[in-house]
Amino acid sequence: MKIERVDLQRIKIPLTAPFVTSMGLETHKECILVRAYSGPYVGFGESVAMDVPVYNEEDVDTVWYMLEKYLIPQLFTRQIEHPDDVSRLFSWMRRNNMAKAALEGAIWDLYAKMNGISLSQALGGTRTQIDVGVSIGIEPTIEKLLERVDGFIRDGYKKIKVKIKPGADVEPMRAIRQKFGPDVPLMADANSAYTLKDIALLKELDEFGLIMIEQPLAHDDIIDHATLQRELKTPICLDESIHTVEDARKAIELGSCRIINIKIGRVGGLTEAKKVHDLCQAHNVPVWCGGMQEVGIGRAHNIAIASLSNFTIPGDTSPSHRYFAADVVSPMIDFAAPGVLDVPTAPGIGMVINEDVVRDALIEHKSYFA
Ligand code: OSB
Ligand code: MG
Repeated sequence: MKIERVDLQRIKIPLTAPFVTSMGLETHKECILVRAYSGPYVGFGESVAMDVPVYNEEDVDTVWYMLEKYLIPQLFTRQIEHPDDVSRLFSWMRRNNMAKAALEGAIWDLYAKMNGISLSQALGGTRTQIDVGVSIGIEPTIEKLLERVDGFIRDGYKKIKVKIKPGADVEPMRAIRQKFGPDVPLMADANSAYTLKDIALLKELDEFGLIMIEQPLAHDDIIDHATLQRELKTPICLDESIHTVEDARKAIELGSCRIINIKIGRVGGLTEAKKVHDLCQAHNVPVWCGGMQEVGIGRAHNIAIASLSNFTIPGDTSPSHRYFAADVVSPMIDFAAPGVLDVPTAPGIGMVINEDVVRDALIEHKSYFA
């Protein structure tokens, strides 16, 4: 396929409720939507970089810059046979994985549409439905947290993930176990808020029978995590530390984790995400699909990758209304049954863009031509 045109749209949408983590407070979602054109077809991608570089080194502006300066011009120089070519084409550039993934995702959608198959099918997905978990920020009080957990359990979510940080860790987890019992599938995400000095405190979490603790230590670490995993009963799941299939191989070899969270943007696209999935599967390491509070396009990509067979743990792939009153896809993504999403079967991401919502949220847009 020959890519003739790419559009970038920067949008900003309010979150229905503020989201607090050990990285800070979010009240809005700001991101870049990508449209790639070939003949009568349009493929859609979404950059998951945050508006500030607190999760990784990228932000909305760096993604725009890398796309405009390097990635889009380079894409125009080639005939693309398969979306896997795109990650090879971009491999000379160090990092900037979310910028690469935004454009690569649009090409995957385009490729699937041109072939009349769903994105899930194009990726080799086997599930027709996926189980869904929820990620809950750090709430102002334990009472508020328990209220939110109660609401999400009633909604049918199959996994409850709670953000933790020093000072908001053991007590909230104990309160949840006391109120909702031992059977609620529960986990914690620290977003790198601890060090090995906190080993005794982290061991206290073992008593709560968590499915896992996500990224307790530094964002760039796999050595200390291996030390910690030897001390903990609770499985460690790595998020921030895994950028490539090679990172995953090393982490598995070292014993730094027993579970991996796959985020398409963090690993530079769907091709690399699939490689991480396949490697983990070969090593009996279960994976699940992480989230970056995506709007509908990114959410659709997440659902497609989560349909692969080794995504055996519910992901952070909540329906649109978890974060937004209005979403860029129509209809908004919603449960087929409580805690369950259908994997779309229509070509590509299988979603229709709600252009009214995009227009209302638009901050900046630009078209690039081959
Ligand atoms: O660590 O998984 C994370 C959101 C932004 C940045 C990092 C993370 C998160 C979430 C929310 O946990 C996941 C979601 O519901 O999209
Ligand atoms: Mg995380």
